[in-house]
Order: sequence, then structure tokens, then C-alpha cells
Amino acid sequence: MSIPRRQLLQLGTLGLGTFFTGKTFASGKKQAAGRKPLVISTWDTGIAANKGAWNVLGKGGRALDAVEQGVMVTENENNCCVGLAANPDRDGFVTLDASIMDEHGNCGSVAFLERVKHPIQVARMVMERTPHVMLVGAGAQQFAVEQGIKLEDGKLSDDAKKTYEEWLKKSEYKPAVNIENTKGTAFAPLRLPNGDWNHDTIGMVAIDANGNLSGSCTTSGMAFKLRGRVGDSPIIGAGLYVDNEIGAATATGLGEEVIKICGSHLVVQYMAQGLHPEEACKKAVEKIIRNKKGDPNLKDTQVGFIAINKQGQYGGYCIQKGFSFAVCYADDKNFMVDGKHML
Ligand code: SD4
Repeated sequence: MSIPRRQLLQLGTLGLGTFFTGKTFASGKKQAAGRKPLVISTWDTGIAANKGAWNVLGKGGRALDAVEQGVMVTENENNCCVGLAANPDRDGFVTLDASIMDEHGNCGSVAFLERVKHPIQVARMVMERTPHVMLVGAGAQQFAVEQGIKLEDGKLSDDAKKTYEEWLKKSEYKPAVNIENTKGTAFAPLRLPNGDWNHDTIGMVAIDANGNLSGSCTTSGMAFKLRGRVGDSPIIGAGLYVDNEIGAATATGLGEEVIKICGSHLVVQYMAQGLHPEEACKKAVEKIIRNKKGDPNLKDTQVGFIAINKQGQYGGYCIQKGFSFAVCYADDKNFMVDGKHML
């Protein structure tokens, strides 16, 4: 097949996979057709969050609104580790990080934010109402209040208080994020009423009926973290990245490792080279594993990525067994997928 020069130029920016509209990728593998609209999000809490997003997407709404509404469902849950009901830092304060990105490459984020129920809303306000990308700490809180957001009382939820008091007995600082599905650790977060382990982050990426992509990520970060610690979730390119010409990705797990490789941006760049979202996520996971070669902490490190591309194909990959993500593309199609894992 001969490709006209103009289209060849496009290949440079969009990647082979995009050009071939999702049927054959650079790897030569046949790929399943994509879906639009589509939303995917991390961990079991993603099912409820996807429903929130689908309320927007299913009616032909914008992906940006969907990813905001979707993760707000999780931020709202009292028994959930995302949002104000989450575990505190080592000084007993819940501090929240969130980011959002739209189809135009606009983005906003907040970090080290206290007493705000929906950090994702504030992240969107930073994006839409300021010339900046990121606000942190007291300044982010002040901005939220100026925008009409009510501050909550800052008390720990009953479950978080119990977990924190238990933790204080040893005050051992040994973060082990999200391997609780398989092992259970001193840092294991709350159990949901149905017995499932809960997680402290939700990352979500979506494509709407018009083919536009957006993403969001919101978290309380690692339980019992050092005061002031910020993870990957509010860092554009690390915990979240969207390129409307290529795809969108988000991350969960040990944020430090995600930041070191600009994880979500890397996943999107792999998709730009023509890799399917799952392959792209796998490549980013491999990079972390290569970086940590010989590090005894690798066995206790979890990172998971999820991604969708412009064709509406999706995938995820993680370091350790136990990571799952929720996929939704119809009223009656909202299901969990076990992330493939390296170790
Ligand atoms: C962080 N990436 O703050 C977040 C934690 C996480 O499920 O994803 N937990 O490092």
C-alpha cells in the first residue's frame, strides 16, 4: 500500500497504530475493535465510579465531565480510602492530591490539600479559572474557599481513626502500596463492607462519543506518609496524561516510582509509537522493573497503569498480581478486568 505524503506526516505524530485505525499495530498483532464511548478506572471502586461517569458519557456528554463526575462518586464514599474518609499522614491529617486533564491538553491539579471533600473539583477549577496548572497546601485550600467550596471539619473517619491508632503503636514507616489484595500489610487500608480491600486512589480515563479523551486521578496518597509528601497522582505526566491525538493513561501504586519515569506520559508515548494500550502499560512497568533491578523492595512495590487510545481500545498492566480495573462501555457493560502482571 502506498501512503500519500500528507498521511505519512501524520504517522509521525500519531503513530502507526493510529493510522491503521486500530486493526493492525506496529507489533503486527491484530487488535480488537475499540469502543466509544468508553471509561476505565482503577481498582474495584471503579465500578461505582464508572457508573457515575457513564451517566454523562451514555447521554453523549463530554469525557471531561464524565471523569470529574465519576471519581467524585469515590471521593464521596465514607467507607473509602479515597477522599476525606481516608487514612491520614503520620501526623494524623488527611491530605489529598488530584489532577484532571482535557482533550485540549489543559490540565489542573491540587496537592497536599486538606478539609476539601472533592479535590478533583478544585483541580478542575485550577485548570479552568486560573492561568496555572497546580496549587498546593494552604494556597490550594484558600483558592477552594474563594471559589465557594465549604471546608469540612477535618476529623478522621471512625475507621481511619482506628487504623491510625493501631499504626501509632509501632509507627513503622514502611510504605507498601496496594499489594494488600494478595498479602495484607501493616498498611492495608480499610475493608469495604463486602470484605474487599479498599484502595486510596482512583484514576480514570475516558473517551466520549465525539472521540475526545480526558482523565482524572484523585487520592489520599500513601497511608501514614511523611507530612507534606506528594505522590504521582497530582503530577501531570506521572499519575495522569492525556493526548487527544493518541490516548490517555493513569497510574496507581507507589507514586515515587511512577514519578521517576513520568509514567502516564511514557505510556501515552508508547501508544504514539503504535503499541496497544496494554502493551504500552506493560512497557512502562518494565521500565520501573529495570530501574529497580536488584532492589530488595521491588517485591513489595506495586504500580499499575491503565490506558485507552484514540480508537477506544483499552488495557492495563501492573508489577504485582492483585491489581484490577473497571471497564464500562454500555449501561449493562461495567466489569472488572484483572491487570496482567510482571512478577
Ligand atoms: C500515591 N499513587 O500517592 C498514589 C497511591 C495509590 O492506590 O495509587 N494508591 O503514591
